[in-house]
Amino acid sequence: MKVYLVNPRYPDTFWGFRHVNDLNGMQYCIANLSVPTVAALTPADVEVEICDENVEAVDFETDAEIIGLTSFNIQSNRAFEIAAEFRKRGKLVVMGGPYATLVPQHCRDHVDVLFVGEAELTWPRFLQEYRAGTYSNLYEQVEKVDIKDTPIPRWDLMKIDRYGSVGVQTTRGCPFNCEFCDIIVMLGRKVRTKTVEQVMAELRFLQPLLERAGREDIFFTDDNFIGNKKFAKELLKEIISFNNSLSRKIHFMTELTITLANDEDLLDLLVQANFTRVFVGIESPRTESLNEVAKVQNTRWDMERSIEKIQSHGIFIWAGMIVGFDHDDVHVFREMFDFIQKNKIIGSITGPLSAPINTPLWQRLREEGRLIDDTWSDHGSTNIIPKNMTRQQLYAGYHWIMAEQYTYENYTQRLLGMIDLLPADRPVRTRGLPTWKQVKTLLKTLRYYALTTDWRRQRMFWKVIVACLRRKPAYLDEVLSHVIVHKHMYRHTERLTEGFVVANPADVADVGHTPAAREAQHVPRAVDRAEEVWVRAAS
Ligand code: B12
Repeated sequence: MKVYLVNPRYPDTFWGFRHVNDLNGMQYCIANLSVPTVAALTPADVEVEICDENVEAVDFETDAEIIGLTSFNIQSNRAFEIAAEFRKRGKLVVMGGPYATLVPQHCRDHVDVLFVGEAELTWPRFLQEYRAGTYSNLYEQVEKVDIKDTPIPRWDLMKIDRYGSVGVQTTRGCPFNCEFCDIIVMLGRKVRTKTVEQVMAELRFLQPLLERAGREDIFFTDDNFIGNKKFAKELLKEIISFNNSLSRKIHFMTELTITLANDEDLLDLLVQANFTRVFVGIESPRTESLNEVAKVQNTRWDMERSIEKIQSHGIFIWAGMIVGFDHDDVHVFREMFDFIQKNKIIGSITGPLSAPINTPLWQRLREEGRLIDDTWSDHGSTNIIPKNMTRQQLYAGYHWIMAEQYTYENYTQRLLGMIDLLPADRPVRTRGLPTWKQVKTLLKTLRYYALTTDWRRQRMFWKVIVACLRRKPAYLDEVLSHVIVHKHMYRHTERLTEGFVVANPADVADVGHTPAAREAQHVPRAVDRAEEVWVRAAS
């Protein structure tokens, strides 16, 4: 018996980082963790093959009898295309993952068997019932599983050398209760952890694969890596001695809450373990907007001081920022931009507030008749009707911020500010010569940034690199990789906002005041953007 597990192609997104593939030789930024996890849950006597369409083509001639699809919301269209093609060829197509779990009604008709929730128990049961010919078309895991039983993901079945980093999960769930978050809908507020030994076994299995691939980055895909601080500290101590035993140090990134800043011990452990970047859900500079959506963990302490505390330990902050809360008006866009600049938030995805299905926010806005579409699925768009601005103003403001954030000048300013904040020295560093892959990346980066007639691009490169070499040479690799990644954000934002940006945020107030625009408030989302462009042209 053979199973073919497929991670469909992601469309071009901010988080896809596709515009740097030509500089660092990767084909995709991160190795998806869902498919190697399901592969590991498959009994040893069942043959498993993994295909990640982001780094290789789907083999529609496969001799597997079961095709297993995983999917985030933005992959769903492609997943359904692949499902249709395989069903035409008589294959049994099954689907699981975040989208099947959060919006099963959208996936039902596209596949033969649907997996809702975690699959640690349902997948092996399905395979057993498949063999017995008694399988059903829906497997739903209601109780949260104990991930201490989750086996080491089958990264050996993936083409690790084609990725920039690899995802590893140590916990599931988040203790906080943000109104717009569907993580707690999917995985709950009780943080479940693996054992420290379990995670270390995963890292010991993965590290040689990374080394052979000439890669050094691991992304802990936890929703909140410090959701259970006691566990995080015990794990970090083991990671520190593991990393110290390696000649080529692993760089770690993860997602966590701003509450990190209040725990000096935890901060030091992260630094000693070589965590160089964290993604933090900062969301908004406005306390009243944060309180509105119960993001209380962001309002208890001085946010700006917390951000600086983390940065001054040598950890770069990337953030999730949201515009369009009920306490936001058209002045929030300038405010948000100034906040991002002032606090040197290097990379942030600033998106319009959206209400994922079944979240408390979704419930509330539905009761208030302020939902355009209740099964939002397209990043960069929103399914809500904001309170103190029009949808057109929200889109125009969102595009203005994204464009403004990633100009060469504004990005340079943030990076130079971060270089000033970095500690003079760095406890963990890979000594010795760079790998051939790193040399190639450096040469391509030099060609892109130094051998160009675009003097603004050149100026950003030299200003930042010279400042780093002069003031904080120990962080050159981290600073250089932030220069490299700017190419993606610049190109992505250019595309995102093409023909769609207001000159300055104050103009946002004018957008969308025509009757047509007001009417556009209630048109189905797909037309939305075209309508806006038309509105602007008309006004
Ligand atoms: C790590 C992560 C990222 C990383 C890496 C993504 C990647 N390529 O893998 C980054 C930061 C790049 C990212 C980006 C995005 N992400 Co993200 N991400 C996550 C996160 C935090 C963890 C995912 C993970 O590693 N899970 C670990 C695996 C093991 O868990 P799992 O997938 O749930 O798998 C289990 C079951 O679902 C099941 N299963 C899974 N697949 C299959 C398949 C079969 C056949 C079967 C039987 C079972 C099965 O079995 C597994 C074991 O129980 C999740 C939140 C979460 N906790 O799920 C959000 C999440 C998946 N992301 C989400 C989104 C929206 C995005 C973006 C679109 C955001 C954006 N604004 O651009 C982008 C899109 C990706 C892109 N390339 O651009 C949403 C998806 C929501 C939805 N309705 O689908 C989530 C749920 C977050 C959220 N708040 O809603 N993301």
